[in-house]
Amino acid sequence: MFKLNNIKKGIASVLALLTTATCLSAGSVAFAEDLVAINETIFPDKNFRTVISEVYDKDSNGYLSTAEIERVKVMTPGAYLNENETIASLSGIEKFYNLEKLYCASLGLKELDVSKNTKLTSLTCMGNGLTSLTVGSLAELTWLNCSNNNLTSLDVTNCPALQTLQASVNSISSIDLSKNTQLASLYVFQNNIAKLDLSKNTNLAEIICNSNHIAELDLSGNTLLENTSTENVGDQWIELSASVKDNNVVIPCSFADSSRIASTTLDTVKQTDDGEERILAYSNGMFVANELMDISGKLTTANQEAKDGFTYKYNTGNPNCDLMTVNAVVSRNLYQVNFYLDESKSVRIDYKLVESGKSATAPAVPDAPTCKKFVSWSEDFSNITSDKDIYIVWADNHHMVKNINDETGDVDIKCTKCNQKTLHFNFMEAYNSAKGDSNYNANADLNGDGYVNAKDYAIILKY
Ligand SMILES: [Ca+2]
Ligand SMILES: [Ca+2]
Repeated sequence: MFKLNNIKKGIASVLALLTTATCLSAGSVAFAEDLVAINETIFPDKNFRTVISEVYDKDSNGYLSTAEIERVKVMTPGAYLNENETIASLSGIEKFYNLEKLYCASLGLKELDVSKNTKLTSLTCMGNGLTSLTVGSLAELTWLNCSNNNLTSLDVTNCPALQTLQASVNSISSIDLSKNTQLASLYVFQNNIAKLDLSKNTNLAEIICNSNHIAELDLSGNTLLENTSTENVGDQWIELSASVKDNNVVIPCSFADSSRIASTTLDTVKQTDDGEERILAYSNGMFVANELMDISGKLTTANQEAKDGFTYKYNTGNPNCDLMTVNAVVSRNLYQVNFYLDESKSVRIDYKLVESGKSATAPAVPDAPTCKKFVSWSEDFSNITSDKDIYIVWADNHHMVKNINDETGDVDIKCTKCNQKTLHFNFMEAYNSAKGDSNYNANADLNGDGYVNAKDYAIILKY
């Protein structure tokens, strides 16, 4: 006969077995979590996944074991690709926590995050189309080359061991290097950097930062710079806008230390009794040009686009690369109107700088040249929308006198001022002739109507 207790014991035993089985099952799942499946979820890029399988899954079981992961200290995935194969994403790289060196140049990457690879000492990811690079806090990173990408920003503030940073040919607009005190080599040419503070980078031995938008650069504290030339820091491009003040072109631009403006192409040299006196065009927070022509030097950018502007040299305070060349591209909403004495434009009377759409004020008309009188300026200047050359239109204004010899009929007509328009003719001989007649004299036909008659004589009498 069954006893209830036995049944209960039986059930308890079965439950115990089930519980044990469940525990065993849970244990094997926990073990599987130490493995990294080589699948689309963890390694979404097909080509990268193939590299992982073929190179790092040593026992080809479809999983990366802890041992398989820990042995990977250097990774060069591009070395295992066939020609024309690319890797768009290195997602899954974070599983390789022992990785020290990653070389992933020119793979076709768009984004890269190595912030989990905390043992990384060297990262080369140049020549990708990277728009985003996350390095995070990599305490041991000493080398980073991310040149030739599309990066607009780069945060290396938590990479204090960084010694070499190459980030040239990107679109980086600012970079904080204040925590990178070990930095010895910095390449950031061809970016959009406007300010570069290297005051904390006293170990810097090499810098190439040309072709950015840096208006001023203080390298006075970077005393180890030796292999850096002015070319390495120069060819900077900044954009400024001009306005008019007191018939001068004024171009505001402020500097932390304006005394470091060594020279500009706007400089003028004034002759004095003591000799030449150089007048720098920069003062009181602005560049000043006497004429718009001074800033119409047609700067040419790397892509050969001509622009108005001027250049200046900024003293970096470092003897190895002291004079940084800066190209100031000047946008302007003003024009220059030149006023010339006559159509030949050989003598300029004055010039006026005029804001777009405004009217120029003409200078006083000078004394008329001999036998000329002022008629008008050559064109309207009440709505200036371009640079203009305007000249005075003169009319003849001779002072003719006559001398008639009543006996012979000889007539002399000449200008008492210029003596140029002197006519000699015998009126009596030509009188009553018509054009074509043998005695017709064109000089005597003063009104040019083809007849020499009383009308012409009346003109003679008026002289
Ligand atoms: Ca394996
Ligand atoms: Ca006539």
